[in-house]
Amino acid sequence: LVDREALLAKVRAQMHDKRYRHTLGVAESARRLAERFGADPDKAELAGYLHDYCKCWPVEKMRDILVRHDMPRELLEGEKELWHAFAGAIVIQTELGVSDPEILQAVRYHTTGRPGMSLLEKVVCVADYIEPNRDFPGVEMIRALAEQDLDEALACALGGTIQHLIEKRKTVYPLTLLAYNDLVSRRD
Ligand code: DGI
Ligand code: FE
Ligand code: FE
Ligand code: FE
Repeated sequence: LVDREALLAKVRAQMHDKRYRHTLGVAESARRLAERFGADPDKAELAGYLHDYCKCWPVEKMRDILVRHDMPRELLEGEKELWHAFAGAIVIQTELGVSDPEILQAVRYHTTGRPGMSLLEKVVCVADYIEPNRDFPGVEMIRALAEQDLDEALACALGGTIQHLIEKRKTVYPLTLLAYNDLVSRRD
């Protein structure tokens, strides 16, 4: 990790305390999952530091970035909660100079997932759910699954999110559903 302190200072400046604590937790959990399942631990940690880079930015700022980069209407007309992941991947590339496509993909898809996720994408997505500061119904189950089976943990996590969205009468982004179906249909 080149110039970790400078990077963390940049990240720190984008968000409030609680979000920064979450960010450090995701980096730590992502490194542990990477070690367990054979992804690159340094890339996992770095993607963890960067995954919510834009989370606390004003929505207009994120919208501008997404429009300038021709993101699909589906995304722009949908839930704003999803914007920080797609905007984040663009911003860390253009403003921080992150060029590793694996890390950019892991940030881009950390919220929705997608079908055919890479190992690093899965690691970051699961780390986002299970980092030590997280507390929601079902988190212990996902933590336990993540000791053994990354795909099962991710299927359970995405399934829980979809269930939660349905209960709240919110839209489910197509990629989220496709990611879930992909994991479940590959189960042995
Ligand atoms: O950024 P975090 O809070 O750490 O976590 P996240 O990026 O996984 O999720 C951010 C929010 O996005 C969370 O409240 C759940 C929501 N979300 C995830 N998938 C979908 C979704 N919201 C909608 N409407 N549709 C989705 O498919
Ligand atoms: Fe996020
Ligand atoms: Fe915030
Ligand atoms: Fe997060």
